[in-house]
Amino acid sequence: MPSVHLLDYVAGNVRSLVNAINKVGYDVEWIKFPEEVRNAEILILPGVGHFGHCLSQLSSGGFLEPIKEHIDSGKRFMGICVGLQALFEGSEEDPQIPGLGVIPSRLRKFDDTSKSVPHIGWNSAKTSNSEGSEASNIYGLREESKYYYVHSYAAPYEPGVLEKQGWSVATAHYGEEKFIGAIARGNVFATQFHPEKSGQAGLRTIRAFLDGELSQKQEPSLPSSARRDGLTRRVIACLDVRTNDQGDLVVTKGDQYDVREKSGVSSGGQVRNLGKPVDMARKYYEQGADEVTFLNITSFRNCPLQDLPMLEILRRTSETVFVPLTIGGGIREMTDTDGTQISALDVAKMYFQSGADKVSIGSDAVIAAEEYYQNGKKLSGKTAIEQISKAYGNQAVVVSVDPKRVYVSGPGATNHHTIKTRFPDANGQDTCWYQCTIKGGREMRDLDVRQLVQAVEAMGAGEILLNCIDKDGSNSGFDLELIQDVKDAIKIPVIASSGAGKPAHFEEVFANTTTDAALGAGMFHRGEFTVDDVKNHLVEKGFLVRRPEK
Ligand code: 1PR
Repeated sequence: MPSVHLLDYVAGNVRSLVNAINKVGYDVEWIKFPEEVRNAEILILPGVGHFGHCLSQLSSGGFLEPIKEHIDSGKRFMGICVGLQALFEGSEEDPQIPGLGVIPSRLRKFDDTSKSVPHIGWNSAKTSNSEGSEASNIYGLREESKYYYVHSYAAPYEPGVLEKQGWSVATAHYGEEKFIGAIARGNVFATQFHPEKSGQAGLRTIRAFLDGELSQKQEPSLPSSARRDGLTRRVIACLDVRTNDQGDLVVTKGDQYDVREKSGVSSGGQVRNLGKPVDMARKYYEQGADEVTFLNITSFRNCPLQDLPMLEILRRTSETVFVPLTIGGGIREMTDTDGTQISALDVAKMYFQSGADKVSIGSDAVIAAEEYYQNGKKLSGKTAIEQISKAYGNQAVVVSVDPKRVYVSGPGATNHHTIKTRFPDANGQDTCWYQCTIKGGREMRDLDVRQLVQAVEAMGAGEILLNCIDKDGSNSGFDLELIQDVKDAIKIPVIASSGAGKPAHFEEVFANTTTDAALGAGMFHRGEFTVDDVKNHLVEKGFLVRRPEK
């Protein structure tokens, strides 16, 4: 197999990129020292985290000059995400740190006044000269395809400016802002999106670049109705994983977080076994899931090294599933069985190295938020959220929220933020607040959801996975009141979760709230509906979604 050189300079999930490169028929060789850059014929610069962190790492490692020499010599170079950003002159993210300066422009933060930031999800990469005319694509990019983006800073697109200097540019819209999604000239190609996480569309682009096929004949694989611009509605499949009574790691699913079969009137039977995690993740990927989330739901009982089966699940899943993978459960500081202290950052690192793109933090986030308020809203810099987001970027940190409704006689009856609900309790009380819980809903805390999400946003979380214990497994639809209340309180994206029982529930949550994504579990696991059924329904109702490509 021909080989490709990857720069090993920064933390992050490069396993998926390696898997994607292998999948299209190339071997990967790692470059650990600057002098090895000259061995590369094709050099790929993956990038995660902050612009400044990436450029400083490259600079202190002595890589900047060798990379420039590689590019100047005419050998092929590809930058991904922050790897694209590194080619620019600089970024508003770290204004004092210079980029490689190959592209004469700078990156700006997205405007978050009317939309969530980071920009997370599936969006277009349309070649600028293809609008209204015969499409000439760049390395297999297709007009109707969608690609997975995750970033807060982008290069604004100014029509014609870079094209005059010989660049071919593919663009995307986020709200009113048009930015560069991919760019190519001569031996250089870079994508703001992650091709290794963009399903078949992304694999096609990696293959075209590695095979050196700049321009390919377009054979649209999707109908023209799929060619709308902009960010799609994300549909996520979630797998709650735990060991069953026989000791096997299985996908399970509870009702209000109780995962045992009901025996008679009470629960307490066997742990429900709905299938094998790796096989099910692949099935949902093939059905068109935009992301797959694994939650290790009994993690609080274990130490990280006993979690090794979850690492193995991720490794195996990332070989066949080319969409983002999130792992939750047990992401916190741990003491191992031999007494060794393992930081939350190191636990997260193990998961990133095994193929996770994001880690999801539950219980630990609640404790950190409580401390944040006790310290007068001062950031300590020591929480798992702060440390992981600093090293891997905000987009890599999801906070999973497990709230329960608490009814009160009126807003004055509690110190917590309340809402007026359309669903009063048996006593007719129509005011409630959402109480945070930890340890899978087993322990209630004196913290409301609004306090939690605002605290973790301040700490650097990039996204909220918003469950609702009252709705979990109920098949009665999402808790729309909770979801909109959380959306109104923060700027980072929200994933609505708990209660999905049919495709119309996804339509309901996208039509009635401003949620960024919606997640389903039981309805998919029980085989009642597929992810594709949900997307067909959403398309029928006029929503833009990503369709899986062959
Ligand atoms: O606290 O950081 O170790 O993380 C533990 C993680 O495990 C948290 O994300 C928590 O939500 C999850 N968890 C813990 N116990 C359970 C349980 O079910 N007993 N599952 C649990 C949470 C909620 C969703 C579920 C949706 C959709 N599961 O992931 O998939 O509610 O379900 P539905 O569509 O079938 O209604 P830490």
